Amino acid sequence: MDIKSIISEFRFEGELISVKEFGSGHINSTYIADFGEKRYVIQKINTNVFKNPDALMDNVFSVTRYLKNIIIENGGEPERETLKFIRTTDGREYLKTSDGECYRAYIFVENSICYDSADTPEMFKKSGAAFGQFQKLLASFPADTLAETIPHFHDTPWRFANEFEPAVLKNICSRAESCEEEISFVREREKKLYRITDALLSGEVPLRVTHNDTKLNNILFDKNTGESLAVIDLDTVMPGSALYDFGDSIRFGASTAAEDEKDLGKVEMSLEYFKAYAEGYLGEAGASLTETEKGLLAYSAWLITLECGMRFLTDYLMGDVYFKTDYPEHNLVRAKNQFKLVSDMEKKMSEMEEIIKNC
Ligand code: ADP
Ligand code: GN1
Ligand code: MG
Repeated sequence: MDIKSIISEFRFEGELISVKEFGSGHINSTYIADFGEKRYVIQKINTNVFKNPDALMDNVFSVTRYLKNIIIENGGEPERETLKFIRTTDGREYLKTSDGECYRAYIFVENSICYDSADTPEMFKKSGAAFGQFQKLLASFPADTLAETIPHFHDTPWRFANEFEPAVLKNICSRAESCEEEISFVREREKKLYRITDALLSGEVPLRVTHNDTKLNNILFDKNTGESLAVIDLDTVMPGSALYDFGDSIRFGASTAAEDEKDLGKVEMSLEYFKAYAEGYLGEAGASLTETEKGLLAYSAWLITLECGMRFLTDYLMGDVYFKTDYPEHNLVRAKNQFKLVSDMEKKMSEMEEIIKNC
C-alpha cells in the first residue's frame, strides 16, 4: 500500500496537504503528514527487526500511559511531553495491512526539534538530564510486564559469539577479506566484553527498565525555550542495564563527528561533552544508581561503542540486511568510525573515570 492509502486508514483531523519522509533512523521509516491545522507522524515498523509488533506496541503503550499519568500529576503537558497515539478508523491501536506491514501514528509535537549533534556542551547536558529523568521516572515501572522485543539486544558477548563470529566464518558476501583489520580489532577485545553482563548475572548490577537507544536524536527539544521536552523512539524500551543507556548517549553525542564520518581524523570522544552528559545524567539519576553501576559508567561508553561497531561490521559481512544503508560500504564506514572512537576512549579512559568520580 502507498503512504497516502495508509494515511487514509487513521483518524486524522482535516484534509491531507502533503506527506514526506523524515528523520535519520536506521530501522523504521518515518513520515510527516501535514493536515494544515495539525501534523502527524506515521511510522512503518520494520518487522524484519521487530518480529513481534503486537508485543512491541504493548510495551510502547504501557510505558507511554505510565509516563502520561506522572506528567499529569506533575502539572505538565502530556501531549507535548510524551507520545500521543492516533487510532485507526476501525478503532485499532495500530494498522496491520493485509500483506503484514505495520504502521502506527501519533501527533507531531509542534515547535519541537531533534538534533543529530549537540551544538554546545550545555545542550548535551540537557539531554543527559532528560535520559536521567526518564530512568528515574521508570524506576518503579513493573519491568516483568514488558516483553523483550529483541532478545539479547544489548548482550555484547552473545552478539560476539552468535552473530559476529558466525558472520565472519560464513563470509557469505566474500567481504571478510576487505576488513581483516576490523575483524581483528573486535577479536582482540573479546575478553573485555563481559563486565556488564556478568554483573547483571551475579546481581551486582540491577536489571532496570531502560530505553536502549539513547541517541541524542531520540529527544525532542522545545524550539522556543531550548529545553528538552520528551524522550521518544520507545521501541526498544525493555528490561536492561542503565549502563548501556548511559554509554550509548556518549557513543553518539560525545563523538566529534557523525556516526558515518569517513575522515577518521575527525572522530574523537570529546571529554568536555562526556563531562557535560555525565553531570546532566547523574544530576537526575545519580541517587538511584548503585556504586557498582557508577564504577562502570565510563567502561559502558567504551563497551557499547565497540558493540555498535561490531553490529555494523556484522551487517556488512551479512550483506546489509539489518541497518538501512545509502551506499555499499556504508556499514563498513560506520564500523571503522566506531572503532576509531573506541581507540580514542581507550586513550582517555582514566580521564573519563576521573570525571565520573568528580561528578
Ligand atoms: P527512528 O526509529 O527512525 O529513529 P523516531 O521515533 O526517532 O524514529 O523518529 C524519527 C524522527 O522523527 C525523530 O528524530 C524526530 O525528529 C521526528 N519525530 C518523531 N516523533 C515526533 C513527534 N511526535 N513530534 C515531532 N517530531 C517527531
Ligand atoms: C538503530 O533506529 P535507530 O536509528 O534509532 C539501532 C540501534 C543502534 C543505532 C545506531 C532497533 O537505531 O540499536 O544503536 O541504529 N536500533 C535497532 O545508530 O537496532
Ligand atoms: Mg530515533
